[in-house]
Amino acid sequence: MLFSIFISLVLSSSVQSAAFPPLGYERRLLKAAFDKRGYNASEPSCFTDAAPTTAAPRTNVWAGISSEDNLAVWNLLHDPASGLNLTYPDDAVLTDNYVFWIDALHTNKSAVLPYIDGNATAPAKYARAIIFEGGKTEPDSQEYMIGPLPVSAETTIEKLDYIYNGGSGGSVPYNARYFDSKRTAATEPLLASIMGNISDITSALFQGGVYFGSSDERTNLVSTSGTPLSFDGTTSWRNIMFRFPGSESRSASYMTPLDFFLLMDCTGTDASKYYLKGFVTGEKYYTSIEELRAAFEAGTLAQEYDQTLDSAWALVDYKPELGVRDLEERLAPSTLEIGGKRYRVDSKEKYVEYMNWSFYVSYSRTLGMMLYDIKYKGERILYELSMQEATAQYGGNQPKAANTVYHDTYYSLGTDYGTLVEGFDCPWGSTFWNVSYYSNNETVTNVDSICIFETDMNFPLSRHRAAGSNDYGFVNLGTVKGAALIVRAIATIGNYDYMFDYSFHMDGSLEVIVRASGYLQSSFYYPDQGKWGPRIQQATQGSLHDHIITFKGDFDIISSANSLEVSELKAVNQSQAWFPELGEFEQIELDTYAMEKEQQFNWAANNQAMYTIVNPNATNAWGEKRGYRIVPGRSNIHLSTLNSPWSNKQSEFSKSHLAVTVQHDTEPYCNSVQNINLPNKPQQDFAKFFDDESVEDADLVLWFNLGMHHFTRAEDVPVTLYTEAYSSIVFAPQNFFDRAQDGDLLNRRWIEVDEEGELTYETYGVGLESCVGTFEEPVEHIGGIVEE
Ligand SMILES: *[C@@H]1O[C@H](CO)[C@@H](O)[C@H](O)[C@H]1NC(C)=O
Ligand SMILES: *[C@@H]1O[C@H](CO)[C@@H](O)[C@H](O)[C@H]1NC(C)=O
Ligand SMILES: *[C@@H]1O[C@H](CO)[C@@H](O)[C@H](O)[C@H]1NC(C)=O
Ligand SMILES: *[C@@H]1O[C@H](CO)[C@@H](O)[C@H](O)[C@H]1NC(C)=O
Ligand SMILES: *[C@@H]1O[C@H](CO)[C@@H](O)[C@H](O)[C@H]1NC(C)=O
Ligand SMILES: *[C@@H]1O[C@H](CO)[C@@H](O)[C@H](O)[C@H]1NC(C)=O
Ligand SMILES: *[C@@H]1O[C@H](CO)[C@@H](O)[C@H](O)[C@H]1NC(C)=O
Ligand SMILES: *[C@@H]1O[C@H](CO)[C@@H](O)[C@H](O)[C@H]1NC(C)=O
Ligand SMILES: *[C@@H]1O[C@H](CO)[C@@H](O)[C@H](O)[C@H]1NC(C)=O
Ligand SMILES: *[C@@H]1O[C@H](CO)[C@@H](O)[C@H](O)[C@H]1NC(C)=O
Ligand SMILES: [Cu+2]
Repeated sequence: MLFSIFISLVLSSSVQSAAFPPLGYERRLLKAAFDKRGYNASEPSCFTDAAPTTAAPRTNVWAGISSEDNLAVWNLLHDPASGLNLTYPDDAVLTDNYVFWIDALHTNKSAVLPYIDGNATAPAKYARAIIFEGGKTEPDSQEYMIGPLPVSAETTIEKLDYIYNGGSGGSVPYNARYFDSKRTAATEPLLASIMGNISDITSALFQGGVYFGSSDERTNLVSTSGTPLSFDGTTSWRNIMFRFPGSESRSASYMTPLDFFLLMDCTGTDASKYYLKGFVTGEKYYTSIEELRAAFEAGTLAQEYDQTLDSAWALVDYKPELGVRDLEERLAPSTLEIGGKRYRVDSKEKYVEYMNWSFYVSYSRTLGMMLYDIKYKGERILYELSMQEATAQYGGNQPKAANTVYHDTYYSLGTDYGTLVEGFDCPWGSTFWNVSYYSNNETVTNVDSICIFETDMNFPLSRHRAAGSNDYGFVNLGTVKGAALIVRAIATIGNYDYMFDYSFHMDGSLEVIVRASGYLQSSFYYPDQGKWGPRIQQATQGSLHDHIITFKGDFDIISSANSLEVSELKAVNQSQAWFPELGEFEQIELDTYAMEKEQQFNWAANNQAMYTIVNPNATNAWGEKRGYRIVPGRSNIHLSTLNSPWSNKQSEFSKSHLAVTVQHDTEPYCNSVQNINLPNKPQQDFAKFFDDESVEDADLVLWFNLGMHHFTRAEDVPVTLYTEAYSSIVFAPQNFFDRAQDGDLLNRRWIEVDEEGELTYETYGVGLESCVGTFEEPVEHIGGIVEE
């Protein structure tokens, strides 16, 4: 054997599940471990001071359930009186009933509005629980709603069917349910037996690489398989790719794939019926061990390239061999809130106020953070703004890439929010919040996983210089500081590190940004497969894929009765009497109308249409309908394949740039967390949301997609760069106000030059003052006009 790294962990997927972390596990408080934060956290300083506090006007009715409620629900489900016949997950096998996870159930908007806008009492909390019911005659996964909470004599356990439109409610057939560690373990004996029988072949082809089972000490390969693993839940498969585990930490194995695939049928709960479908190597299919062996013995299985055994080249650590850069040993520029924090938080209710913005933050194990009741200057803009799904679909002439579509909520994306590194992932002095979810009866806390900070935009929000012929070149000049509050989290779902930013601007605009870093799911390099991506290492190809991140924006512009106005910019031929010499000539005009029906739609070609959510019953001082415009940002895309068998009906939400529907308590999510393995018989079929309802003067939800067509490149090594893998959208006031909302800001300069050439410089009392360091006294006088 050429190397001696042994893997004992079961790898069920390249996108690793975080569904069963160790009980009571608490991610370490990283901050305390930093040797050098760059400042002394014990010294009082305005930029490290806690944010000023505020008191949320209402309790956060969107918050997750408490640890006590989780435990009580857990105990209720496991009480024999529940009739669910549950086995403790650690002891369960495929033919037992056991809990997958428990989380908060989405609170109905119809119950929330009377509370936040009226005198109604807060709606009761409910939990949702997914239970794997392998013990049934027809094994499945069934979801339940449990409430009201806290658990009392009134609490019931009911099937949670009403949020799913696929026809089977909350039931997912066994073959399509989440492929947890128990399903992985059930396939292990067959996998180990087959791979054991051909260990001489794999060893010869892959530099000693063998697989005798994940916990066998001779094993030095790792296996991975993804989704979908079923089309409609009648059968189930694993298309397994092998990899070198890479460096000792195994962390970069995504970059050391091998050209060896084992296709297995694993239908049903009886593992003795699982069977080998075949092997793929060298772009050829062998349907039995005998066929593979015959090809091996005939000498036709040689590999053209050797995969690198050690993937240290793919670690995100310092690489001195790249050389040095002038002055780079100095600290890079950093965002510091040197005037002191300018936002308030209610950290118990997870409520934030910033420059006349206010909103609540919620969190779920599947979706991560969700924002609610977003108001600006006291008026509601959005009831909800939340990520719904992170889809990725790959392509390639081999089983792994071709068969890969991920829905990251399947892997409980929210549980993959990790600790943010102060000064790097978020600015020094940011506010950090923990997130908590549940594993069985225990609470898991991911420390410092959401950060909040205000940042300099590094460009003015607005400015104008009125030119003049005096010595200064102007008669007046106004310029306003640009700043924004950002709420950020990074979810590392196996290979990828998605960064989610919600950015609140001073002018009432709100930006949503997604960036992607982390490892490519790469493939073995095949010289003839250039159309699926470039060679990026000795034996590694960057596999072509799409990332589509779907969001829900439940707009409530002032009230819940809104319309979606389309203003098409058209070139038209017109004539004007005062230009008789032109006859008919072409110019632009707007064709404005309200969208009539629920629909999926795309950004107009050349962006020649403006989409605005308006309140048809509210006008500004000028009689214009008050609204918010949906402004395209960077990389507003949809899925490239609209008819792929792997992303058929379970991924409809990723197939248009935008969609508008009428809000219903029964349609809180565009997807279901176990939809991925049901492309032909989805549990949730987004296409069915579009049933001709009128979207005029209605409670609208805008679904929008961000993402990247990932044209992979050598610069994806070691990991994809956030600078390029970046997508955004902006919601901006459109006649919502009577004028721009920058006049009330003191962080500005107004400079006038009079007829005598005398200059006055107004600072409004805001200078370069700071509670840190020894900045020079500001030259301006505080609060007054200074004559020079
Ligand atoms: C940090 O500040 C505290 C409080 O002023 C002081 O006791 C401590 O010595 C400082 N630590 C360092 C490393 O300067
Ligand atoms: C409860 O489930 C076990 C398997 O976990 C099964 O053997 C038993 O028959 C079930 N009991 C009932 C009453 O269904
Ligand atoms: C709330 O109650 C007060 C006092 O009973 C009443 O005046 C007010 O109209 C109520 N508000 C709403 C929105 O129902
Ligand atoms: C592997 O080989 C062993 C012993 O030769 C045999 O019992 C077993 O059936 C083989 N497994 C497969 C899947 O062919
Ligand atoms: C903006 O915030 C200030 C300070 O909280 C408040 O006094 C003012 O009423 C707010 N403006 C509006 C229009 O809500
Ligand atoms: C986050 O969790 C850690 C560990 O439990 C705790 O020390 C810290 O106070 C928590 N932070 C906040 C902001 O609650
Ligand atoms: C959770 O369940 C395990 C196993 O029954 C038990 O050891 C542990 O004490 C429980 N934890 C809580 C918080 O009840
Ligand atoms: C305007 O008229 C010109 C000349 O007939 C024609 O070429 C052009 O396509 C017309 N433009 C539009 C927008 O119809
Ligand atoms: C709001 O405006 C729409 C369209 O202009 C009108 O049909 C509707 O009656 C108005 N609704 C209310 C509550 O005034
Ligand atoms: C939410 O609304 C739906 C549809 O009206 C209803 O079936 C469901 O019971 C409600 N959920 C709760 C927790 O009240
Ligand atoms: Cu990518």
